[in-house]
Amino acid sequence: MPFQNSSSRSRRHNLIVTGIMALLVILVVVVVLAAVLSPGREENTSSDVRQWSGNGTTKHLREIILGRCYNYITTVNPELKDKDCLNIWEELQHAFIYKHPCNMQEEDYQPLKNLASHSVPCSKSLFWSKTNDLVHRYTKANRDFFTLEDTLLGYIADRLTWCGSVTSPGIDYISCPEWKDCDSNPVTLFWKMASKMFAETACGTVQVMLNGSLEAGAFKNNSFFGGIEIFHLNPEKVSTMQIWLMNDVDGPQRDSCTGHSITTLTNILKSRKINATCENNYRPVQFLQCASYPDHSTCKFCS
Ligand code: ENP
Repeated sequence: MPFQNSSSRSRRHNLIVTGIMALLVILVVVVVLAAVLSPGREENTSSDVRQWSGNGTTKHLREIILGRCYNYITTVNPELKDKDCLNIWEELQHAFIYKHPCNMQEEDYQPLKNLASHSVPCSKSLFWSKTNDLVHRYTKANRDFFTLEDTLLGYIADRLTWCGSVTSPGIDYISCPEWKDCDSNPVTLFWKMASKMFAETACGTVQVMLNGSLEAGAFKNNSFFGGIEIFHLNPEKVSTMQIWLMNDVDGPQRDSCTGHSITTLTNILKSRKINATCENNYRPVQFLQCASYPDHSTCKFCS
């Protein structure tokens, strides 16, 4: 019968359409679940869009911080064996995760500072500016001195990047603000906090290694050293700052102990009741430079 035939055809048609729709719904659910649950998602996205000019959070940040922390308290400075590395990581993460990376406060790092800070023996603190490689080659060779990066806080964070994101997973692995993007970014605020702490705890005679080969002068008053550290030295604990003014072995000697920029530094120190001495090309450090230039005329010590 024609009527019955057309009704059963339309029922079959409806069944097929319903089946296809059910399949589509299942497919969509499977795709969404796979995207949510797939391993490695945490490090792939919060937003996949690059928002800032700097690199994103260092991959495996947690593992690197924990590894460095356990290495430090076990092999580098076993006197600190009772520091709680897991808690240190959690307080670091807690300071920035799920926060807008231009809207952090220095106080966010206070619990981390309380957990990780420690003293440096008097007269062993070594500050630096524009001498990053040389100063750390020196402290590796001469374990007597400590830069900030040789303390626990500086050691765990050196050369790493991190920042938060207000959306899941709370960490931006794609990009982070540099200090040109905004001042209150997690990494700049961390180093401000750590630099203050390092300066405040210094005592006795302190040293600074500066770069005398720079066109702009060895002392820069808006650097961490020139803008933060010298103003957080406690004159009741720090009597003298020894300035080591190093020139690149094959570079120009642009600045000297009597030059304008070192005079500015010594005047600031004097006004804070801290004595200053200055030495051009401090010999123990120059020996280290000469390891890379053994035939250079500057390096022929026994001519
Ligand atoms: P620099 O000028 O050699 O800079 C060291 C690092 O800090 C560079 O990566 C530099 O970034 C960054 N930096 C310098 N000034 C600022 C800044 N002002 N800011 C954010 N980042 C900045 O030596 P410093 O600055 O004197 O720092 C070394 C001292 O601080 C040491 O004594 C150590 O204790 C402590 P860039 O882009 O200039 O290469 C405002 C926000 O770490």
